[in-house]
Amino acid sequence: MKLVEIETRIVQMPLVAPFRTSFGTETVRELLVVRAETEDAVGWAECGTNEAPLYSSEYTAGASAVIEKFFVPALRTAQSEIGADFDAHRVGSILSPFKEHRLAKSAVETALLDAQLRAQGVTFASALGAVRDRVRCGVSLGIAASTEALLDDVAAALDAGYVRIKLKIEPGWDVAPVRAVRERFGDIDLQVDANAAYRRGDAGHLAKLDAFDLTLLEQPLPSDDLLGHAALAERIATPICLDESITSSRAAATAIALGACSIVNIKPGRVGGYLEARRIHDLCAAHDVPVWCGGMLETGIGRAANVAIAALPNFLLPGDTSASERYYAVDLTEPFRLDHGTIAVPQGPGIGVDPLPDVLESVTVRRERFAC
Ligand code: OSB
Ligand code: MG
Repeated sequence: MKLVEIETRIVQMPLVAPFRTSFGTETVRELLVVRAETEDAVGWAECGTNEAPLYSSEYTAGASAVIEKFFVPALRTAQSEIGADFDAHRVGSILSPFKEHRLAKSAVETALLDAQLRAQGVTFASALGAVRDRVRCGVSLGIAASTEALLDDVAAALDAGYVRIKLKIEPGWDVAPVRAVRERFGDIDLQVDANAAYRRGDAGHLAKLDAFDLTLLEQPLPSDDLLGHAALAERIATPICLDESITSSRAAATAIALGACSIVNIKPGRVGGYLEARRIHDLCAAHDVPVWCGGMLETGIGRAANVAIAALPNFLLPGDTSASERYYAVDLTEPFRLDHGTIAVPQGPGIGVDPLPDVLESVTVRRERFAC
């Protein structure tokens, strides 16, 4: 392929409702949209960073800077050396000298992969190895102002047809809301996500969640505490799933070997892209560890690619791949809709969706273009 230009945009998308987790409250989703123009096609991707480095060390302005200062020049140099053999599958190794910055790397690789697949007329789903044309969807519900408000949120999500409910928890908002939801809604598929808000000493408290037959407890401890998770897994019956800890297939292999998790949340951005995400999928499948697709409040651009990877065979649990209307009154693409608890995998080439130009323009707060 011949890469001609990379464009980055910082966009600010108002959320339909504030989303509160143990690490903060978001009311406006600030993220980066990357556009890769090649001689044959244009590709799009979304960078899952937030305005502040609260979920991980990355943040939107930082992602924008690392792309401009390091990634674009490296791609330019590589392309001039490699020539016609330059393609999206080389992006990972071209950017590998730069440490971390996985969300930013993922956005760049994905935009190039999208352009390449569009030029080839191949869908993202089939390129990754999808085996389904619809995926089952759960919903991630933020920490609510009161138990009553949470019960209303759960009722609305079940009414909409979501097949699994995830509750965000933190110290002080855990056993009681989980008990209230279980008592009110009975035998629903229910799981919780702590976003690393607990410490090893909380094991006795977390064991109280065992009474509620949760599908999983997601990332209770800090991301670098794999041994803590392994010890916790010995003490509690609820299966542990890791999110923040799984930054690569190597990290996944280590976590599985240590017994730190029995389920993995795959967020392609968090691991540096869809190609690495697929490697983690394959590794987990080989160890009989089921995976599911996490989310970062994506717009339609990121959601399209997430729904595609969620159609791979070892994505055995419903993902945080909710419908557009759960996040945005107006999405960047045609909205993704829930139908009987599922979302359709896009069928067009590449990610299969395009940003709506007027909407994209109206939410863009900064735009930069880099010739390659
Ligand atoms: O930990 O899974 C998480 C959103 C932002 C950052 C981290 C997480 C989340 C979610 C929401 O849980 C998932 C979604 O609906 O996109
Ligand atoms: Mg999580």
